[in-house]
Amino acid sequence: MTVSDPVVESVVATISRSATEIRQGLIGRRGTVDEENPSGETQAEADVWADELLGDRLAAIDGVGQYASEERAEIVDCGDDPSSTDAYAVAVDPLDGSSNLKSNNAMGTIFGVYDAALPARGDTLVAAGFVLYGPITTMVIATDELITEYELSGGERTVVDRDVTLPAEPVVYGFGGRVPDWPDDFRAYAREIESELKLRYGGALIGDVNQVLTYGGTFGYPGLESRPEGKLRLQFEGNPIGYVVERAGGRSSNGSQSLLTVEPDDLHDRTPVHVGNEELIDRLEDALA
Ligand code: AFP
Repeated sequence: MTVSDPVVESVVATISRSATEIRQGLIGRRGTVDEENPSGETQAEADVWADELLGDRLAAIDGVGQYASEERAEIVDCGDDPSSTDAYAVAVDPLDGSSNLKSNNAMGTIFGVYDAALPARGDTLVAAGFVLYGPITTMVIATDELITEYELSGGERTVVDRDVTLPAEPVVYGFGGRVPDWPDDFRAYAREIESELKLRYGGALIGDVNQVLTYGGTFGYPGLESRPEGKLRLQFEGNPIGYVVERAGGRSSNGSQSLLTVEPDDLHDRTPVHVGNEELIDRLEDALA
């Protein structure tokens, strides 16, 4: 099942075809390099390698005006002007959850296709999604016309769920950050949720969000006492995941509003991220009001 916009289809096909290679390329790249990403985090060899691989391929697509990555300080100008009608800006977290590489746990690749120059609001996204490197390599692609899950194998993608929809009854939750670092209002909300749902937290956004998409519930990485803006990046993680979950019938929030309405100041802005069933996110916003 392809995406009707030819540029968006080229982007998602490039990512899905690269996923098999990325998964294979993790072997032998489990160490770290003595460099930091723009967010000040130590980079894994695989972070740098996956970013170079995807950056080269995505920047070469006609109609992609900008390429930006969690691993690069600056935006790559690809020639087409993304503010013009037929060009897009692609923002990628090439390897999300790379600290799970050492422990061989789930990881992902996240992408957002913005119809605006970066940094951009999430409501300028025309497509977003992720690859999940789990027992099976899967990919979720959301556009304004579809939200579909695929299994990836040998560079091809096969539909496994034509219309991904968040289950109405929430079952799982996962909250990031250390409990002593949670603000009191979030901790009170978390205690309620903990008494109602089952804990599922794997330390990689994509694995945890895919549990929520599959079983219903909520994932949150809240603003912390030590870091009120939270850990996750708006352009590369919050917006794409917020877009996917909202397209699946759920809600997203930074604690007070949809992530897709947050005005970015900088390409690497961090934001609190909450996604999941509408009633859970509504309760969160009430708790933090
Ligand atoms: P790494 O890419 O450094 O592993 O961070 C993963 C991540 O950005 C996101 O995927 C997780 O939801 C979150 O950080 C986990 O953060 P904690 O390690 O603080 O739980």
